[in-house]
Amino acid sequence: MKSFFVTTPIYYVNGEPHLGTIYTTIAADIIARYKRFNNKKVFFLTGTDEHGEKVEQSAQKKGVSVKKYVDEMSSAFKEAFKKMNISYDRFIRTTDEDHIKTATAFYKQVFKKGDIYKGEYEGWYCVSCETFWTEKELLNNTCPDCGKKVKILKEETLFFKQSKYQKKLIEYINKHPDFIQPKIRRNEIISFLKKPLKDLSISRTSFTWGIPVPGEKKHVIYVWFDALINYLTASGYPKKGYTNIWPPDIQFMGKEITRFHCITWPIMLMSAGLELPRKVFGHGWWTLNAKKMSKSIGNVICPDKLCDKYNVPVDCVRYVLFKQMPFGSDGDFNESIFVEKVNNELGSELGNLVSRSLALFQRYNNSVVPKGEVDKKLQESYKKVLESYHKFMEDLDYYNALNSAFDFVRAANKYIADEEPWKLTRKEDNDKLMSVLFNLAQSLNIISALIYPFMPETSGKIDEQLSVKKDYNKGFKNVKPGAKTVKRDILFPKIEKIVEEKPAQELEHASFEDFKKLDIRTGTIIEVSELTDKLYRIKVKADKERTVVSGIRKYYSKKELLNKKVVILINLEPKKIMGVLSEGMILAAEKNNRVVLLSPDKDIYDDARVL
Ligand code: ME8
Repeated sequence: MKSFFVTTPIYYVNGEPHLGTIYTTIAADIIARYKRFNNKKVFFLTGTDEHGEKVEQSAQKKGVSVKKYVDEMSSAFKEAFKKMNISYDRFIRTTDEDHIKTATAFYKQVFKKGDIYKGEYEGWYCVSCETFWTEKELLNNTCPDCGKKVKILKEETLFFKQSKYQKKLIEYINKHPDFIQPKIRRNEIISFLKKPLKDLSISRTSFTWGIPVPGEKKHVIYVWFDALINYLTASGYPKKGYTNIWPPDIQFMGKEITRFHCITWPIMLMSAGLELPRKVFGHGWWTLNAKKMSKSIGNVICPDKLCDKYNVPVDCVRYVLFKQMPFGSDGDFNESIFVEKVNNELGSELGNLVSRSLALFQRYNNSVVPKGEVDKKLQESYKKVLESYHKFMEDLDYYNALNSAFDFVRAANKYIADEEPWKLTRKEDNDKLMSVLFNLAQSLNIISALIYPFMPETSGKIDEQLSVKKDYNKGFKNVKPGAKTVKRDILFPKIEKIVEEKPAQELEHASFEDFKKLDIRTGTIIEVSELTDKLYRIKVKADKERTVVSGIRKYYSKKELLNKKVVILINLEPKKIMGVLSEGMILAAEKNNRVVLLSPDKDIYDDARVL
């Protein structure tokens, strides 16, 4: 049987993953989990795009070899996806052996078809987007997508005959109204295809970090041609059996790369005689103060940091990203909306329902789910919710699917408020009281299944407290009377207040006198031990042996720290942290969730003063 095949773009490794990249990956994770939960075989693909001029330049800027750079950066993506509970089946890298083979084979196939010819490209190029532009397309002489400077390219190249397939592609799009979604993206592509298509330059000769073009020594394959093929590589193509996966059922991406996915990509497949993807979905952008969040601009929010800052589980990010605006549209990320949604929707509605119910089981029936009568009204609401939920999920309308799930959360909360179980304490009310508990147990189990694709961790916590495997198909029958429940910590602790950090550029000037107040010295780390998940207790030899509590556990192993030369602020007011008196601060630099310790760059005695 063919798997349900869902893909994300493969991300450039020129910067750390952020809310934007994680957004698409969670979108794919949601549908993958939903399908699996409904007994579909799923193949979920994500990964990193590692060739091309931009990545080569980024490595050079860092002064490391390109291979080392891409290895490190792709690990950062893997790590971030793990933290966000992304359930991918394959994480592909364009430097993977099998991808290089497939890309080479694919190129040869298209070449054999007569769709590649040699020529010279002369025109504009945006390295940041790895995109060729015509003079007319530029906006004030800059890239119309990212606003960065473009450069003139003039080099020998191989062209791919896109133009030959224009008519066939238009016919295909007209015949398949669901191929490009949402509608606005479909209209953009149709309107773009009204003008004659230009052939696409698919090789570069002015640098070497790419897949060599077979039979053309100086040429490497253009990074986009190379990258799009990753979807085929993952299916196993050209090996037999690749149709167990191929074609993709849904390809997710941001709206800026729909042209590549709705024009170049299908034409590449037509040329190679392969089946086209069934659906391409181009969603909108997360912006920050109306500017697209992007690695190359640097205005990014790291989901992991956001959770750390407010001390909330990652499910909060997974939820809010799909609950702030309909999936498809643009949205400006705003931390106060995040806090409000976590507090009011996750905390007050869902979290509260779970903790109230568990408290009721505990208080009135020794934590055991009793027998009871199904409440007809609640059951009606469940049936309605389930029907609309499935419809929204199939339409990728995540926003309304979540709304449906929460309609049922609200119905269950209302049920408690209406029934007032705390008043059912007379003996003759006992059956009624037990029925309330019974209905709540069934409702929590259904809710756990409904929210699972969006909030897998929370769903797991609910199952654990009910000691049952979630299922929404069995209606009010899945939790068996007699099941023992276990009340755990509340799911979403209330976020008390927003702690706004002042951006660095807004700090006031410090005078030299101010600076002189700081006593900063060199030192050596002589002892390290774990204090909490995030903190180390570190002993530093500086003016004396000082104990310091430092939040760098996430970034350094104990081994890396031991004997390291560091820089330490010693006249900071001592403070007790987790029961340990911290006498100073080891200095570090931080940006985009990367933290490195400052260290003297030549050997120097301990206790040297920093000037
Ligand atoms: O384009 N809002 O990689 P990329 C929403 N390597 N989504 C965002 C976003 C934002 N602010 N920023 C990024 C590439 N994204 C190519 C793709 S595929 C064969 C090659 C998401 O690292 C969104 O999905 O620039 C966007 O399309 C993708 O990250 C771009 O990632």
